[in-house]
Amino acid sequence: MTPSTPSTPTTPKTTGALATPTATANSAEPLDEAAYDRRRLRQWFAGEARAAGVARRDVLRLAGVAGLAATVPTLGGGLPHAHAVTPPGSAPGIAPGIVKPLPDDVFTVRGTNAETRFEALAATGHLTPASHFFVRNHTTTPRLDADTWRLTVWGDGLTGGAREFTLAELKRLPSTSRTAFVECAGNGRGLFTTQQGQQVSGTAWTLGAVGQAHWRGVRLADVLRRAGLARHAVDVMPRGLDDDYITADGTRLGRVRRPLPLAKALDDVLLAYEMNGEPLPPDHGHPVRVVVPSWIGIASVKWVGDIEVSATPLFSPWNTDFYRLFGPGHSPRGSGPLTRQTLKSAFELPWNAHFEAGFRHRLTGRSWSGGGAVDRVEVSTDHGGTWHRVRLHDVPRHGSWVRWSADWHPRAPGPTVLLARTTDTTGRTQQATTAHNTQGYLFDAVVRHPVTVG
Ligand SMILES: Nc1nc2c(c(=O)[nH]1)N[C@H]1C(S)=C(S)[C@@H](COP(=O)(O)O)O[C@H]1N2
Ligand SMILES: [Mo]
Repeated sequence: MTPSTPSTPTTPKTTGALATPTATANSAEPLDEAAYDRRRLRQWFAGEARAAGVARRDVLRLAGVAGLAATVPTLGGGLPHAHAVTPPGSAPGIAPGIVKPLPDDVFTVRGTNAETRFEALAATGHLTPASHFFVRNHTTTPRLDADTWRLTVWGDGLTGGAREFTLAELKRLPSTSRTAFVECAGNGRGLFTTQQGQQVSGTAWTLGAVGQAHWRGVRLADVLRRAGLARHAVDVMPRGLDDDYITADGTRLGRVRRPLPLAKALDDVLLAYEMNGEPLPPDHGHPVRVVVPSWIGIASVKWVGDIEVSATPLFSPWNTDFYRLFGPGHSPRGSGPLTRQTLKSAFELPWNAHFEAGFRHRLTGRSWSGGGAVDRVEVSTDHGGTWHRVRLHDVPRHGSWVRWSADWHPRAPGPTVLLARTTDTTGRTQQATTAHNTQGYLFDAVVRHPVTVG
């Protein structure tokens, strides 16, 4: 069958200037996003790529990204692009469109989203219960019936026609499970402003747009193979069943969807139907969501309804306008599409927590990285003068956070800051600042957590 709302295939007109590739790409490195991107764009302009719902604006953006702008004078200049903007005026504790309760002591509501308070995680274990898991909704949580839900896998990257799967069929396939965090690319965005004095667009999260769960489901690879994956497939694009996303300036971008290179799709990606041993709750993708370990949250499409499998590269606003780095400190052409998450540490404390002077206190927190397992965590209580390794309470694993604790015996009363930093197994360490990008993605600097001793 054909999916009810397929993207309209359009083939961009090819001109001599645009068809001339200026970049070379190594097709043997599908996970090198810059090379991937250049190759995709070349294919596009050669008429080989399908513009899956991509606006002209996005084509312009891509032209800039691949370094083709200079060859096409009409493409120069500042290109407008949409921003995810937090709708103003939501009442505390009420996020329009989120189904689960959002108690004030657990969540901070930010527009259509709910951020977990890190201090509330102190009461949780290695896994984040659904009751405490942050929610990032572009629109509203749809209420889907698991019995009538279908997953349609379709596209010219299949050997045959489209293939439908019921939930019961997915559950009959070999199941697999893993613990993984899901973290929004914008987690920590507010710190660009409060700590670095910089303007960024988007939801001003502090550090709580992250949660970790044990996900059970089927490997996306198994489903793709059963659907008849063709040898020439290059991209897959899962799409959610939630409403079309409309930007603040009124542009209708369609349903949330983001292409995934086939190499990642066949690696460790899950189609999850359980979270922490229970059916997925409505807000987290019921009945089935994609889980892309270590990658930015947008890759983990919730309420997945169809997956396009394409023989030609795919684009959506979520890998062109959004989820790239733009602005000072970055190439004027923007970065390639963001993939892995960066690394962070957070104390399980409220902002401006109060500590009694002259007593020993137990500080707890968590650290994680999309690049590798956590190697070590250090804490400084003297503004970075000295750093002390802390005790880890979990075995560090790739794609997973670790809890840690340290004792602190403050003597001098007054305001101060607590610092924590992690180093992952790739050798990366959190630094004092993060290079600015206009949409405030991938904040990973050491956070100066304000507290008072009194
Ligand atoms: N269909 C759909 N999938 C989606 C989103 C969405 O709005 N719609 N938000 C994405 C983003 S930006 C993030 S960070 C994660 C958040 O997952 P959670 O709400 O389960 O915490 O879901 C991703 N998947
Ligand atoms: Mo996100």
